Amino acid sequence: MSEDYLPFCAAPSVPRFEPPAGSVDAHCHIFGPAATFPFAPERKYTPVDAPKETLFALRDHLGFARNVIVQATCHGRDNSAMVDAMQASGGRARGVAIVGAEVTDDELQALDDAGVRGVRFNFVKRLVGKTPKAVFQTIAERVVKLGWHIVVYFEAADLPELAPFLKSLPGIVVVDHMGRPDVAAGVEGAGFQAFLRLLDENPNIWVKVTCPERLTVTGPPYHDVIPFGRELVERYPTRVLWGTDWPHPNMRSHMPDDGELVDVIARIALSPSHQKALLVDNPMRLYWPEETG
Ligand code: 0GY
Repeated sequence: MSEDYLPFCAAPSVPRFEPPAGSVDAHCHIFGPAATFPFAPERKYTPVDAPKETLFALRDHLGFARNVIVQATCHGRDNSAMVDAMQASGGRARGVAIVGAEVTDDELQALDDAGVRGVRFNFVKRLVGKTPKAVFQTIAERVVKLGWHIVVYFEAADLPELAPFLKSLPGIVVVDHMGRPDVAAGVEGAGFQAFLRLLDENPNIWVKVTCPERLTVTGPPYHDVIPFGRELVERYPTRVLWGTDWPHPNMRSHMPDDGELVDVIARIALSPSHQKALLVDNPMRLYWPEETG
């Protein structure tokens, strides 16, 4: 076990909520195995190995059909573990990559061929060094030509500074983990209200209703986070995605039971139509558009 990382839940419960057929876990990671896919030298944390076989077994155990594997900072710009997992998935995994300005058009095309459909810009200071926005802007303009979208991860406190940049990005922009609101301030808090205004005014901005385990103050079963997820699902039913965030890097307070995380879905998406939009229709439109009408 790594010194700075709790291990993921080895035996998650069977969820009581049954995801609709074809559901997509639209935010999860692959880590290593480090012996085959070493972690990036510049990483800020060292996770335990979380290989593709374990992810695919979890997918089946939880009742999901597909995964979107998001490149995490501990693998830096080396997307090979994610690419290997997508190639082993039989078409049931797509990916979101991290690339730098040095990436060539041929490399972008190879990532696209492997199933990458988005690029991730990370602004969370504990995870990454600073990248000039002009670099991200140039990358965005290049990947949008491939039909990719942009995934952004930031802390709510940084939204005022980031908002003009987010509005300037081309194509679809997906915000990780509900924009990481301060849940103690409540849904009516100024930070979350500013985030809602951003989504109200920019119909190209989507949001992942993920990570109650990261956002909670009160702990499982995450009563304090539910109103945030529910507000987003009900207000933007066609622009929300859900994911486990397995294997939950950097969790120190507690490690969630992934079956219990799936049960959260029924508390934030109350109707079958909202559940199907969240788990099937929206991620399919973004990651498997060739299969949607
Ligand atoms: C997540 C969240 C975290 C880590 C990363 O790229 C990453 O390393 O995103 C975090 O520590 O909050 O999405 O897994």
